[in-house]
Amino acid sequence: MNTFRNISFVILPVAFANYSCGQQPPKAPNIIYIMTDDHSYQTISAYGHPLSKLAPTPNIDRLANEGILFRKAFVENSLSTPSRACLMTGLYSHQNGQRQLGKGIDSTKTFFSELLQEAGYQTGVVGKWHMQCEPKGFDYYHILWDQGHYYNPEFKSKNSGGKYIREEGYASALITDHSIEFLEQRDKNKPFCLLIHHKAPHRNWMPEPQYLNLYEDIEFPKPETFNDDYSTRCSAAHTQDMTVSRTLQLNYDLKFFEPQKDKKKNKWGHEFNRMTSDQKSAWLDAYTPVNQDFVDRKLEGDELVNWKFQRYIKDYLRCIKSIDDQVGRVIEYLEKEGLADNTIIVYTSDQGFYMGEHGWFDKRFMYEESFRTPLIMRYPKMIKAGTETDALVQNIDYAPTFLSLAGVQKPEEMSGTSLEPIFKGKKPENWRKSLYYHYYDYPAVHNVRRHDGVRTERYKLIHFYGEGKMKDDKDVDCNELYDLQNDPNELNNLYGKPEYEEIIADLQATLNKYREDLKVDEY
Ligand code: SGN
Ligand code: CA
Repeated sequence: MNTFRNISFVILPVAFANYSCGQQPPKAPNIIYIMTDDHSYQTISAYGHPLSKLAPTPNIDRLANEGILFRKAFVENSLSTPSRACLMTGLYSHQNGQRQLGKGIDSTKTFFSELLQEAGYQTGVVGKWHMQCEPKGFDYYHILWDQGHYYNPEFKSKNSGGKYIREEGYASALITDHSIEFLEQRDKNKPFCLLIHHKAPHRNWMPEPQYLNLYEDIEFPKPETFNDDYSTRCSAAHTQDMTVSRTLQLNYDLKFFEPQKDKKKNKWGHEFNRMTSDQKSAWLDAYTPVNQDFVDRKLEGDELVNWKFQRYIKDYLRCIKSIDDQVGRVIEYLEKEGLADNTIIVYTSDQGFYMGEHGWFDKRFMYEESFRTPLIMRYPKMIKAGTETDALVQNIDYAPTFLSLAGVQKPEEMSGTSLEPIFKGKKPENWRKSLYYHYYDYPAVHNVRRHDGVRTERYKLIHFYGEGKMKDDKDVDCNELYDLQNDPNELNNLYGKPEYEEIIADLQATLNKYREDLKVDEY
């Protein structure tokens, strides 16, 4: 194996110093992987969406301006724990065992962190771990309990005796504090790989005290598809439970709270009662007048739905503002320590998110907004500033990429492919022409039916399947086809139209091949 271990630690700094343009880049760069939870590409200004123009993200944009922006990055199963398992193993969900939110990773699978550790890296993970196994292959960890809390969250670390201990402060800032702590304490003779896994901007979108009023006077635009009536779709879009208008809870999600009534046991009360008295006062000062105005206006119909949308988007974007600040802190630290040039910084999210598209929040569906994720990388030694790519990439590719950067051979069984050949912005001739997706978390919250599918540069074929197991759900076996070039909003299901017969047959053959090659056991 061509590992970092083969190179003497003593001569490494000299090797780096001698590297100049035109030569092979040095192996063993440091790796900082920042993954937020539910961050949509629509809310990163580098991607240019109208929402983000009103709430810019200068620090994340800086990574894109100085590195590469992936325009077609996707997940394999749009949900937290499956996505984290893909990251760690480079395997599809049915291969690594983590198909559903609460159903289990096969922890005998190799995690890339173990391989990096073996190759001489110092490894750390901070923030949301969320998988049903202990962190594996890490010298340092400081992880949140389950989904974690925004305010005064509990963390477990190597020296906390297996206990989760509450810390005062806001999750995004605390996660960065501990990330910097790892960087400070590390063995400076070794390269490092640090995973910074934020809790924000996960539901229920609780902003940091200084941003509680941010964007209050802005009216954010609703997406074109907000009133999608699903008329051309299978039943899955009709039976989901993730709409801004009906699913969002006034109290827990939209912070229409009444401290006297919100007992510890209700969901919002539980979050509010975790706060210190200063934090509570900041919340009361910020939200009481706006909530009173809401009561006075007695909104109904579309106006009420718009109020919900505005409150949802504003709280979400306020959480993003803190994330952007924290990304800035990490960049600043690396620069101050002289580490910025030999560190690859990756910014992504565990999946995308609906910002009202199709009337929704949450994720899970194979439609673009949740299937697609932001992905940005900065590594001046290999990536020219301002590079963009539209190559189809997926979260199973991260582990192989990190291994390849570290000069470690990718294990045979890993399904993903290193993204290194894309760093120059040009797609290699033999780059993949399609992606496989599979969502399994049903029956479950938000009631999204199981489906798998394939996406090419231009088309998307989705197959919804399975027994109906919630409320009045019926059994499903139904297909959808979208032409992403003519219908980027995926409103017009073309499946079954005679003029698409050949295209459907081609896509079906591609999908069948994935199922067969990957030994998919249900669809
Ligand atoms: C929680 C959320 C859901 C969300 C899942 C999965 N409800 O159950 O809205 O879909 O997490 O999210 S909440 O009331 O607890 O906020 S994931 O990002 O972890 O996959
Ligand atoms: Ca998530």
